[in-house]
Amino acid sequence: GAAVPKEQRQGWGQFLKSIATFSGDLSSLTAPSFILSPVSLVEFPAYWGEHPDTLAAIAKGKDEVERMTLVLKWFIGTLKGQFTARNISTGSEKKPLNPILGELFLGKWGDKNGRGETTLTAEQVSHHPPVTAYAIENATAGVTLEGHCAQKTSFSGRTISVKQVGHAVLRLKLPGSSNEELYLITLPNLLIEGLWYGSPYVELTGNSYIQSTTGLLTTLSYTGKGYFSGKAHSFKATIGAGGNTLYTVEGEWAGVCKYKGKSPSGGSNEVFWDASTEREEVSVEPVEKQGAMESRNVWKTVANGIRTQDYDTASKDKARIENEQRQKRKDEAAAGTPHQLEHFVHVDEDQEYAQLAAMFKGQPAHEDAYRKKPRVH
Ligand code: CLR
Repeated sequence: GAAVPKEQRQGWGQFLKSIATFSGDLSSLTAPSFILSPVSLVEFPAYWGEHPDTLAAIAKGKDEVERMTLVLKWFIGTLKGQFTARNISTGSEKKPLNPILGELFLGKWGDKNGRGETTLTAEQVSHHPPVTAYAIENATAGVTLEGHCAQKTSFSGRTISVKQVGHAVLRLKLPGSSNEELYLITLPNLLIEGLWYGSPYVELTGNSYIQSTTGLLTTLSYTGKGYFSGKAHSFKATIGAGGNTLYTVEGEWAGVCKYKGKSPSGGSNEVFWDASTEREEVSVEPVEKQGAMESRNVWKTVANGIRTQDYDTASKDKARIENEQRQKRKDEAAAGTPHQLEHFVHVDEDQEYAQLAAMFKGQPAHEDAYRKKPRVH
């Protein structure tokens, strides 16, 4: 394969063999150095916030149908960043750093044109299995997103299948009223393709759902190359209630998508979202000012080693961090004082999830989500 450095080809072949027979989470597999990313998985929730204007606009929708279309627009708008931007900027998908327990990623998107400030709080709430919790909030706009994510991986043929475990709840405070609306967001499954050639990339597959306390349900189905459209990164979304479809949106989530047939304004084939809309990267404190548990501070030596191809330094410091973690867990167990989460608490019965799941009982929508979730204090 052209993407694998010559001296690492044998290692890549061995790596592929090892994942073919591997069960468990990929985070614990040792990957060849050229496929290592210097970014920790705890940073990934930031993708949800990279279109702060679109997120801030949701609660301003004039009625529940418009608000659902705005939720869908924001959701679709995050997909390019979440799933294709990394392989566009670095040539291929890479293996992110596996966050340590309690690792934090804190950031914000500043206020611009009165949209209000959006803050991000992400915390690694479990190390084994890896689970990341996050909260993204814009108080001015009355929008909060809370969620958690974990991954279950399996290997099939030439692709890795990744099931996203977890869900997010978007909460709207409607302007001029005390009413709240909730949107339960489930997550699509991923396929990691291109492994054979040493240049992995993500494709989305299956369905995901956005179900609202308003009774509206959006069903998204994802297809890639070789499906009906023949185009990579494609999807179709239907917005409806009680089995009736109000609007259909179709196209490419990493490109342009349009209303199929009528749009709310009465036009036809109107553009719904154009993924070339610029993304705003989250701003974070410089590493020197970050706390001991903040991600870029925790991994600074490892990340620098990966970036400068000084893999020896990277792996030494990674081993140091992992040993320290093991010792910490032992000490905690011996002292009977388990690790305390900083921004989240474990909730056994997620009321919002239960409420929404009950509303949509009998529809496939809630099958993927699960009840336990970490929740902001
Ligand atoms: C994490 C949650 C985000 C969306 C997202 C995007 C890409 C996914 C990532 C999640 C989880 C980890 C992931 C990654 C793509 C590749 C990577 C599945 C779901 C795996 C662990 C890397 C495998 C190593 C190969 C490159 C060999 O909201």
